[in-house]
Amino acid sequence: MSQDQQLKPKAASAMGRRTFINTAALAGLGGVVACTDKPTSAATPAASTPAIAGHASANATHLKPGELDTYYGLWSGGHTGDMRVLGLPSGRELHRIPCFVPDALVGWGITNESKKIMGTKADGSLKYTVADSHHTHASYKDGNYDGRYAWINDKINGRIARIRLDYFTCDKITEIPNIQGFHGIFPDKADPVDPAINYTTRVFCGAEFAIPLPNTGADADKPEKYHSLFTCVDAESMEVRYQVLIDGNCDLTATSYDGKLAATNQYNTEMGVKYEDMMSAERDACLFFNVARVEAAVKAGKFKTYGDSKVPVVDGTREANKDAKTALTAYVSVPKNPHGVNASPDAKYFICAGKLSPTVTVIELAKVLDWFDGKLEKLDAAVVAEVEVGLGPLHTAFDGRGNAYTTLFLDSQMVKWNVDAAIKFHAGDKTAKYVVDRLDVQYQPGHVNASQSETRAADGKYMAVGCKFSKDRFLPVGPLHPENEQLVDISGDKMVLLADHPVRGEPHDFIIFKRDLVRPKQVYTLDEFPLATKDPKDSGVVRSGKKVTVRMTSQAPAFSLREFKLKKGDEVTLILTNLDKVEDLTHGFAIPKYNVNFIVNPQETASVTFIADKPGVYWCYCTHFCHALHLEMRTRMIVEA
Ligand code: CUK
Ligand code: CUA
Ligand code: CA
Repeated sequence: MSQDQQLKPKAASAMGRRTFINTAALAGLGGVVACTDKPTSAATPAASTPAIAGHASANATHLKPGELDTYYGLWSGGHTGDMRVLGLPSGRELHRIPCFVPDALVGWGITNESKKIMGTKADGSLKYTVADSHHTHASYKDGNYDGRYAWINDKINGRIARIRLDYFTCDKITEIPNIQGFHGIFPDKADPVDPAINYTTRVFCGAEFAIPLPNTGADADKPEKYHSLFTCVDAESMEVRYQVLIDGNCDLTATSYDGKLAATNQYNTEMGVKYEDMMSAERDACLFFNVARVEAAVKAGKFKTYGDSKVPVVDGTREANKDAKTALTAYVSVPKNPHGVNASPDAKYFICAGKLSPTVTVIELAKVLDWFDGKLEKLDAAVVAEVEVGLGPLHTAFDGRGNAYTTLFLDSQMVKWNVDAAIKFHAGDKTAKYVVDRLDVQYQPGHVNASQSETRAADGKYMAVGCKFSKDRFLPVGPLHPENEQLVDISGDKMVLLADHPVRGEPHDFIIFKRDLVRPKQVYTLDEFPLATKDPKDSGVVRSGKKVTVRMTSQAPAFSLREFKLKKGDEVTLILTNLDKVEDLTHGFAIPKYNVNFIVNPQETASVTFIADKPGVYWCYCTHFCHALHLEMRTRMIVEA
């Protein structure tokens, strides 16, 4: 299917589509629906679709009431700057974790605690309120997810957020200095020198846009002063450990299972300022970092700093790294404007998708390390396959059985290909058939991921395809369509499309992992909050000049204070502790006309600060349904003139 065909309205399928909505909605979107572009196929009722031997149940996506999903999915929320939590295979959205952008449900960006994480200006207002999150990844141990943390990026303002996977909340956000267009992230999977550290301690971050360093406005017309940096953030402290100055740009990021290598694909090695310039060269690069050497250079003090930033920056440019035996970086040549770099679960290869080249490039990590050790003369020899797969390859997922699945943006297709066969073909065995299967998806897929894909425990069950358009897949809702995320069964030789899910734009990346890898807690402990009011008797109003502290507790169906009095002009900090201990017994706290609303989960404490500038009586009320007397759960805030 060509891009042109894809973009044409499909009038002929109107009937089929209607049937599809009716039957599929009833049948829970089970069966082989619409895996070709033919309306007849789309209309096939799931009940008449024979089960496919060896496949996960074709009805797997339709869970009976009360049945739980077997996988979690963590989805980047795109412009909403949150992380979305899905249950799979059902595709049900379970939760949204606000990070970069205020969120009205929990009071993210309203409470002092969340504002401190998000970052504020001198006047106490939020530093940023927009975001563009693309990538989400989780922490590793022994090559598998360990359920501690997940991370998500904000491309606009160069921020990385960490999610605690025990409470499914964001606990830290770091703004990376000296960069713009922060795109790829990937946690490391081990330490490069200490084998005892077989878990994530670093997160590598690629910056897409080159900017003058320092960016003071002085060198705007001097492209030679523009640079892009690769950044290492400490997984625990979330502080920036160091940066590497590079030639070209960074895009996406991958890390090796032994911790020795990190890499980023580069689409603008030309350092073009206009898009024509960015695609003028036939080849770009996949840039490798020798992590141990980079860190040794930082330790040895071989770094500079830029502007106000104290972060050490080591030199990873081509010119400074010609000698393999001391090089910090290695620029492996790959075809035109690659997109995406992914690590295979057998720990052997990084795969770059071609985007403007119809190829995928397989780079053998052992050979890159040989080059750094002076044992491989030509770095190009680390490329063990560069094979055609289709038009517009972007991202790649894996099944743990030696197969890779690459999105073909222009072909609107998933291609399943065998990595070993591709290597044989590239080596000259033209009988090696590396393309195993193709599946049309709807429409223009970007990201793809499979269950446990980029772990040693890749299980080859489900694959989610993030389609950039939904066209006619859902009821129209005005000019902006939802996007279409499709779930595909990859347990057999053939890919089988299982379901469509509408998603609010504009998400990008996601990961899918087994549900028992996380152990969520459902009740906080009071001790986690220094401000907690542990006994309702300690509630009350404490005044120190114009500064007033109001302490209160909540226990369904009452707040510990029936009323509290303030004076006009007071700077009020209201601290609310929820003393209820039962999971899901969450209370809300809203103050009319004061633009305050937030929640406190069981045993949680949160606070807000505001100026009592409007005299009057204000009924502060509980906004989260908690009790038969939920509507009665109120307190009076009296502001005296
Ligand atoms: S990029 Cu979005 S489809 Cu930001 Cu991961 Cu490739
Ligand atoms: Cu407390 Cu509703
Ligand atoms: Ca290019």
